[in-house]
Parts: sequence; C-alpha cells; structure tokens
Amino acid sequence: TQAMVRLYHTPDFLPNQCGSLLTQTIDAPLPLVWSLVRQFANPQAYKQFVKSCYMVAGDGSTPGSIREVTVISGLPAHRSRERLELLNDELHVMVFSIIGGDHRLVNYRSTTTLQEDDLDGAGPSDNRTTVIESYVVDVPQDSNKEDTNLFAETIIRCNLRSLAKVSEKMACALKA
Ligand code: A8S
Repeated sequence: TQAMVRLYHTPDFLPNQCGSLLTQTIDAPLPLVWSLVRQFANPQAYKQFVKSCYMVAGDGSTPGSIREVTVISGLPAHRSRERLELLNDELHVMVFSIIGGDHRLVNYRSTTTLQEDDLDGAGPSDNRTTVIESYVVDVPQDSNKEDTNLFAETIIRCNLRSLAKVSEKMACALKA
C-alpha cells in the first residue's frame, strides 16, 4: 500500500490546485473489482450519477480514448468529456482526466489503483480488495480548496461505496 501510494498517488500540485486521496475496502476478489473499474466505456456500471456515456474516440481499452458522460439531473452539471490516460491490467492502475464539460472541475485528473487487501499483515487476501483513488483539480477563482475538495470527495465517496456494493453483490452471486 505504501509503495502504491508513493508511486501513483503523490501528484505535484500547482498553487491553484487541490486534491486528496480516498480508500475503500471491498469484500470481493481483485479481478472482479478490476473488471468493473477498467471499463472506461461503461462508467455507469457503478457510478450512480452517470445517466449515459458514449465514446467520442477509441473504445475505452487504450489511452487516448475519450468518453462523453451525461450525469443525472439535480447536479450542478450535465456533461463531462473525459480522456483515458493510463490503463494497466498488470498493476491495476487507471488514470483519466477531464478535458471538457459544463462543470467546474477544470484540469481534473484521477488515479485509481487496486491491491489485494492485507489488513491483518498476514499476506494479501484473495477476496478482499483495497481501492485507492486520488485526484488533482484546479480551484475555481471564486472558490477555495476546502469547498472544491468537499465537492469532489462527496462524489468519489459515493462512487467508491457503489463500487463496493456492486462488487460484493457480484462476488456473492458467484459463490452461490
Ligand atoms: C468521477 C468523479 C467526479 C465526477 C463528477 C468528481 C461529475 O461527473 C459529477 C458532477 C459534477 O458537477 C462534475 O470519477 C462531473 O466521476 C457527478 C460532471 C464531472
């Protein structure tokens, strides 16, 4: 975990940027959780704010793929254009950045990594996964780091909880 955080979750911040790191433990095998996270073309597999998604470039399997996400109503935004920057199936790392849309998350870049859990120090477990997601984003002129982080963290926390729920449900169904 320490090595993963040092390698992938210690971004350089510009003075006008903020960001943070969130973790989620999931009672499901890593390959199953990864199968959901890696689907760049299908974020609605677990992101509950996503209403629809279509590919603008690529098919979501390689860096450079671009998706246009439409979010559900009631949010302060409708659309977001997002580019896949990195997808590593061996190290379980996915990075995407937001390149457009009608929202306030400018220069947003998110990194998600997965690891087999080793909470008790007894070695990695086959059916527990730790997900770490960190991000960097510009602080809008009329806002501040606290509010910007609170907004992004609220959404990411929802996404990670939902990822846990969906994964655990699938893991349960596979066992039955
Ligand atoms: C993600 C992370 C975030 C998504 C945000 C932070 C967003 O999709 C929502 C509301 C907004 O105002 C911005 O991994 C935006 O999806 C739910 C449309 C980008």
